[in-house]
Amino acid sequence: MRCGGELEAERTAGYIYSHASYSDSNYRPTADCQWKMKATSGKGVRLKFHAFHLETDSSCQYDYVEVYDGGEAKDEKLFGRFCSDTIPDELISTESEMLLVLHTDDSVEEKGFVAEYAEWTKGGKRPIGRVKETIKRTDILNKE
Ligand SMILES: [Ca+2]
Repeated sequence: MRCGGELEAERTAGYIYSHASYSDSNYRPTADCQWKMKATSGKGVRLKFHAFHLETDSSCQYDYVEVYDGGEAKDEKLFGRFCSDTIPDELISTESEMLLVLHTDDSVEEKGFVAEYAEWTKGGKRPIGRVKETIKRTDILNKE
């Protein structure tokens, strides 16, 4: 089936749905989709999942989402392989492109996912998790 596409990551966020009929029906079996998000040269791509429901498996061998730092599916650039119902952490590319892959096998389908993507400026807004860590360390130092 035809799915995925090439997307421009801009300051205004865009959204990726696992399939066009998201919320009406589960995703399709035997899908292999690739969404390539591209930011302006010198900028990165930020990706945040808002909903995430894929077939559950401890090693995500049946249905999975993979996210890569850069526009190609290279093992050394893999941020992670995700499945089940746990929303992945927010991801930020070091390259100007990011690749999102969806693979589904021939049985057991779930609701799918919604992801938000946008351009990320290096040295600009940092992911929420990292900011909190920095604040914690500073608080500890001040107390001692
Ligand atoms: Ca499946």
